Amino acid sequence: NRTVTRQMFNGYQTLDEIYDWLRSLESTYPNNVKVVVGGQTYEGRQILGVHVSFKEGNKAVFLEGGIHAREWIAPATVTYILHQLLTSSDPAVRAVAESRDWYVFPSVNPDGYVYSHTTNRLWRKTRKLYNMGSIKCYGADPNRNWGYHWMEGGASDIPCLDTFGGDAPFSEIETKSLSEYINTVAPQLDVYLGFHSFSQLLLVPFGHEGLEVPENNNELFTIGKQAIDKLAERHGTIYQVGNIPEIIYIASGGSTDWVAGTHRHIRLVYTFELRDTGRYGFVLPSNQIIPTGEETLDAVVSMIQQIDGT
Ligand code: ING
Ligand code: ZN
Repeated sequence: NRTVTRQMFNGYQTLDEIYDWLRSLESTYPNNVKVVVGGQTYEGRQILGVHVSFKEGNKAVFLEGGIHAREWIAPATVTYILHQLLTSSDPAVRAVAESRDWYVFPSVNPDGYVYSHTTNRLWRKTRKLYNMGSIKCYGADPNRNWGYHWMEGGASDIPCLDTFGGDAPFSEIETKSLSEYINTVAPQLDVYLGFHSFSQLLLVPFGHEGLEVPENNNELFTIGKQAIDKLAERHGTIYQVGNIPEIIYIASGGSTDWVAGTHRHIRLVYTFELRDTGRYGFVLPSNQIIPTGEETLDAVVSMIQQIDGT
């Protein structure tokens, strides 16, 4: 088991490797894992995930990775967590794993992820063509394109920029189709976690102008602080918790803002900004995949233990 883990997480996986592994889980765990299609992409790919279920009637956790192509530690961490949910024999991990259903999407911007492997390591956006006569630019920022307070700060209307919010909310088929998929599972969800890098932050909604906070903002801070304390215990990695405008910058149209704003019953909605604080930035060495996965799993386990009082 340790050997398998090392092979899988010694280096960053390509999209094909991630997708092949997701499909293999269905045959390895036929009673507990189903491959699910969370959406479609501009270049014709599927947004592939898995639904993990150990018993009927469970609430569910949604894990969203890789909405930004270059943040490779996000898909790696989400796949690491998924692997542990299925294989760990740690009693705390097992209890949490089996107390929830899990909707796990390691790479929700697959066109961008592939492009960051083949052509431009620092690509962030989708790959849709925005053709403005003589000027052609590619992609909208899929974390500025969701339909909650869209274009209310920290997003650009210039298609050539990295924070281009699209020409309408959900102009990108990736965010449109994934949001529709989320709507179908939302009644079951009590936790939604987005994974980005980098900065070592735990972000609490909302990011738009005007400093809206969730109704349970205080609870999100309390639970978040305890979760990052647990995270730090593993390898000493220091995180901070805060509302998006206060701790990072104003940014509207993010996925977690839309989830928190339109599905208000979901008790915990956070965005992780994973390692590091800028030494390597987006190009985090692959020998940090396992430690990042370990500490992030500790935080996720802590969050669920806290809402369950276990
Ligand atoms: N950071 C996020 C970004 O999209 C964020 C921060 C999260 C903003 C959630 C709004 C909502 O800019 C990175 N590194 O992408
Ligand atoms: Zn990001």
